Amino acid sequence: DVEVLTLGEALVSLRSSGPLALGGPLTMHLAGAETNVAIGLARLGHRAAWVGRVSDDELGEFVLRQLRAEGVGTDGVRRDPDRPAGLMFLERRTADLSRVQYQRTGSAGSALTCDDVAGPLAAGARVLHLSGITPAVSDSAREATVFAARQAAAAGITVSLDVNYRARLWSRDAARAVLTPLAGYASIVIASVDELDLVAEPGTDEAGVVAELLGRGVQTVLVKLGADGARGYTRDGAQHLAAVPVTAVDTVGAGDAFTAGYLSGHLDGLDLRDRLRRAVALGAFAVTAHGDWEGLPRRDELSLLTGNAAG
Ligand code: CKP
Ligand code: MG
Repeated sequence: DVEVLTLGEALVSLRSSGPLALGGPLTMHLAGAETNVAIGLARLGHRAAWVGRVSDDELGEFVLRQLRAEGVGTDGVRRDPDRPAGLMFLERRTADLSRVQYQRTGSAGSALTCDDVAGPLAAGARVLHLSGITPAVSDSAREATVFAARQAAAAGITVSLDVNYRARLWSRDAARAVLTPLAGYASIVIASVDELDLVAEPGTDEAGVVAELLGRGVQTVLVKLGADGARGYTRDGAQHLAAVPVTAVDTVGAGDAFTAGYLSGHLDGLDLRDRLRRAVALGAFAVTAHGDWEGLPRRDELSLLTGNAAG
């Protein structure tokens, strides 16, 4: 049986090592916030499954093979015969600046429906992980996300939500109008500092957002601070954990790694401090390696960067 079920759009990411406008070789990778989380969990030995639509061509085949190779459950995945794979281009514009561009409008992944997710949800899971990217990609994907959150909450499945705001997909106001109600189904809400007011009234400060979410029934609020680590809040109080000091080479995927680490700690029954410890450890693995998920640790590698068995 599945421990963590997640749903969303998997992308084919094409990376260039220099400015995209100059052309040159591109390398092909799997990307997508929710598949990143599922892979992070599977590497640590958890049973993780991903639901989504993939194109019925070689690119869809690539996505499925990557997920299977990483041990992520794909039984609920549907092949869409009519729509292409969503693409993401990632260019290294300067030594420290990467830029992302999508071609995902009308993609197979964005055609996700409530019907696609109903079966896998009914089969059950301990945790349903959602991100704020999926409701931004189409009306039907938004409906599927809200449906999944509602069904899971009603069935007693722990719902986790990573705000994951993408300015290229929707405005802050549009995001807030969807994500604030969505957070009401969640037990775990994860956001970076600048995303906090997308799950509350605009302009609310961190303490205000946290109080509002905890008052609405959210159990744990996680605020990601990048190189400054993270804060975790529950009704019992707050904890701050510093980041692992490392040299960052590629920050894309760091948030998803953090989420995978946190959820792993949750599944293992760790306390908040140790869950945060594992979350920042996975974040460190993600930023010190190229690729959105390629550098994530297996369980026996958790202590590589920290010397600490929790991560
Ligand atoms: O917030 P993160 O940097 O962890 O998310 C990265 C992922 O899904 C990346 O894999 C990309 O495909 C995306 O976020 C996206 O749609 O932007
Ligand atoms: Mg993120």
